[in-house]
Amino acid sequence: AAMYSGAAAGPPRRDFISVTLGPEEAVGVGGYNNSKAWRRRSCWRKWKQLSRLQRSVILFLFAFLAVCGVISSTSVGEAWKSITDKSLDDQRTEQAIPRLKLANPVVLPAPQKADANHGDYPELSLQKPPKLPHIRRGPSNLQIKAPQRDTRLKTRHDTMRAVEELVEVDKAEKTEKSIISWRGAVIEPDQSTEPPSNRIMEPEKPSSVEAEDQKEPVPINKRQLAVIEAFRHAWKGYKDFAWGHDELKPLSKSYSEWFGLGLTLIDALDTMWILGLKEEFEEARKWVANDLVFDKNVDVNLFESTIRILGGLLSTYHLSGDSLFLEKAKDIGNRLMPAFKTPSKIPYSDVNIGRGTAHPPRWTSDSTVAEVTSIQLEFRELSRLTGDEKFQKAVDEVMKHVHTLSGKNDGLVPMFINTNSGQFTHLGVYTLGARADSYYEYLLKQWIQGGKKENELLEDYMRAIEGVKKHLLQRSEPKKLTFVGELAHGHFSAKMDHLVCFLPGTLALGAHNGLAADHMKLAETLIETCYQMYAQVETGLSPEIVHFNLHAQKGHKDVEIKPADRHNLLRPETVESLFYMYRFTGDKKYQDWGWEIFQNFNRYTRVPTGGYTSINNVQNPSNPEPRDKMESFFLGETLKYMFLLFSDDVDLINLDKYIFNTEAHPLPIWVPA
Ligand code: DMJ
Repeated sequence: AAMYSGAAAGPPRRDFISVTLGPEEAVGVGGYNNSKAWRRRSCWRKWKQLSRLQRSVILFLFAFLAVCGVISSTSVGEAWKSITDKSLDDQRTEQAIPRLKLANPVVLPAPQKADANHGDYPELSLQKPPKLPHIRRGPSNLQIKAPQRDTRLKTRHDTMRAVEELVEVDKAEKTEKSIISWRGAVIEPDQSTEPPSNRIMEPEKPSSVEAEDQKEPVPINKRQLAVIEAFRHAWKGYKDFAWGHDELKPLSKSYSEWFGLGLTLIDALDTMWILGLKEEFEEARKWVANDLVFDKNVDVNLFESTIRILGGLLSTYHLSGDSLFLEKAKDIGNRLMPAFKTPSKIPYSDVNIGRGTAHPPRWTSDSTVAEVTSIQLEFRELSRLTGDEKFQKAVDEVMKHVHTLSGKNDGLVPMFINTNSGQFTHLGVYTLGARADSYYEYLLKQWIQGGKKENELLEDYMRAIEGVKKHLLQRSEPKKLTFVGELAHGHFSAKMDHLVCFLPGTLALGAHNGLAADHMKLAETLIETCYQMYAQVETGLSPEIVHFNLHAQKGHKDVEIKPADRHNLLRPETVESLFYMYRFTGDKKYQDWGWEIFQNFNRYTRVPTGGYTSINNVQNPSNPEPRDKMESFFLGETLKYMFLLFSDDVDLINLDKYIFNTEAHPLPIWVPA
């Protein structure tokens, strides 16, 4: 009652808007009678006074408005339904992975590059990539943000279920497998990488553009499941015998240390994330949180620790959103900085991360060209994330300096650079293999990472590819395979490292980003050669180095192998390039080639008690001579690229959003400035 007393004292409250129909009903002028009966009577009188035509018009208008109302309420309903469905999906996803749903990545704007060359580069014409059916055309550079977790994590959820089924099958079959042994090592003859077909779907067809637009999670296929199984097998060995150490020695059931920083574990983190191995990821995360300590009196190689540790931590941070990995990345990044304190600012090869001192190798003051020019993606990203320019400044300076150096041969660089003078040394030897390889890879990748504005990088890349075409390409006999040889003081050598097989993938990535279409043609030719480096060998696995025959000789294949070169270290480069080729062409043959290689890894390098091993002799299937070492890049790169190659989901590390560092750790492409 007290509530109404104030209202009764003042004028009546009106929570409505009045519509004036005629003078007698004018509100506030005459009296206002709002009773329902009065209103009904008054309306009826009015209606009766209208002509037939007026009434018809009004009735028609009412009918029209009613129809409009029905239509709009249906579409609003649909929109609403989709919103509520989406939020339900989000909730489901969160429930599925409660421990992995962590803070969103801290995304800072890219620091302004004061010295970036924004000018034109008239000699380079960017072409529109050819229209390929399999590619979703995204903007060249996309907003940096956490990957779309809803879709991806739904896929992860499916992955986990499928993996669990696979493990059940695997357990049941284990007892029936026969085993062959050679030189003390025991290897399963033909691994059960193909689970029974009734449990596994056929591999998906490359998704069409329409299907991609629907953004349905793409189910994983049997080849991907086989990769997951292989990863778990490798991980089992690492976990049982080498946990927290750098590399597994699977035959002696022990480990080796390089830096003593759990290299394999860190290298494998983002692979586990991508493969959907939640439990393994969580275990490894715990180790990183509790046991990974960089405050150690230990010398590390700047390049190797940057690409594997810094790169691995940064990409895991981006994929998981877990700030633990960014904190660790900052820590190692800071500890590596003393390497740049040299007279020339070309970094030393080694840093003591505990003492904060750096030095070149004992026998020289040179650094390797590939090493000092393949740390940029990681340090630049660290600057972007922390807002601290010092990381980017240090590595950009190296690139600018190398850009101006003499001693190149049509864009091809020598293999060494002096940390005092800043000049190239050992002039006259040019290779796309060891010691130079990733220089070329990072020219293109930095250009893409930075939003395709740093023209010097593009210029150096384009020149170098012209240099490759001019000086290093030859064709072998009898199959006329195009290969990349080496040039030493004007003499061509038909030698090609397996490492060079990164090149088809890089060329294809450039073509996808608008560079010359003939780069794609060259990529297609070269990946065929890299595949033949496997297919022409007895085990179906490539040696470390091949020599191509330039002249046809009876009974000789294109590929010759010297005894010192016939080892295989489980390297990723060919699989990496197959992945790019498949993504950009949709041609299934690349998946099939990768599948052959995968099966041969299983045949000849798998150790039954856990892990995979490098081998000494790819030419002897009955005794490949296991080396007793599983390199960290087998988990960081080889198996990751296998999994991505067999996937038909272009959004599983979308190549318009991510750029892989040279150790297969995906980093985001920056927002265009
Ligand atoms: C990896 O560490 C990197 O891919 C590097 O660029 C070359 N060597 C190994 C893999 O072969």
